[in-house]
Amino acid sequence: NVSSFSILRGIGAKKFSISSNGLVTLAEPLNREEIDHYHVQILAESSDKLLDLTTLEVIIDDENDNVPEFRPGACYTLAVPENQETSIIHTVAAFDPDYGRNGEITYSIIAGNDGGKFRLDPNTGDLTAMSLDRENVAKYILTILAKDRGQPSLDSRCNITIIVLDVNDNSPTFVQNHLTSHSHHQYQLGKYSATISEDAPIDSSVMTVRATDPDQGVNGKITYAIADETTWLFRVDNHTGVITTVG
Ligand SMILES: [Ca+2]
Ligand SMILES: [Ca+2]
Ligand SMILES: [Ca+2]
Ligand SMILES: [Ca+2]
Repeated sequence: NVSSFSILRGIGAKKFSISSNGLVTLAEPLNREEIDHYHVQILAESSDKLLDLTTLEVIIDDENDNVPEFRPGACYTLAVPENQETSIIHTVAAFDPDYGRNGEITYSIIAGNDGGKFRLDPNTGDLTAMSLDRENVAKYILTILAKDRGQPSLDSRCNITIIVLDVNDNSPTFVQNHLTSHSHHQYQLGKYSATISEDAPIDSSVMTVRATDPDQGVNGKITYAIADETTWLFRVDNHTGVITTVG
């Protein structure tokens, strides 16, 4: 003797509809990430105008429909000095609003980890760097994967660039000298020797000494000077390393 059913106004009322025989159907798409359950109030009215109210509780199951998303600032360029002890240099964080395993994220490095210098904690996203050598590798581009545990899983990736900052950790070393027109020379174990005629005119170049330093910028800039008492006979150009006679 029920004559009609109706859904009372309230949260989610538009999401569901009810037929005259009491069948509740879905009227609009659901999104668990917005509202994960509804209390639908259903009013039954009998032919003799008696009313009854019941509540239908609807719990929304999750679908893995969200890709993990990196939080702002998770992936950018880092500058790390060389020769540092192993330490955490950054934390990667991503967000996935799905429920349970669909929203659980694991992190990994899938490219760019040359020499295995970096480690990414799969659960916390902590990025650890071992001691780096700028003279060996000056820049890394790590590709980071954030993956949920859904079936099937969804993932996204981003790049973190790591610039290795120089430390002045190399001394200049002399390299094989170069022939000049007025001299003969030999090179052995860091020692240069040259012979020059006693008649050589003043300002004759005797030889060129050359050193290299693999450090960057001012850390690798070399100036030459003569250190011993023969200074008054020879002169070295600070920049080119060319040694010439003075008197
Ligand atoms: Ca979902
Ligand atoms: Ca997900
Ligand atoms: Ca240096
Ligand atoms: Ca260096």
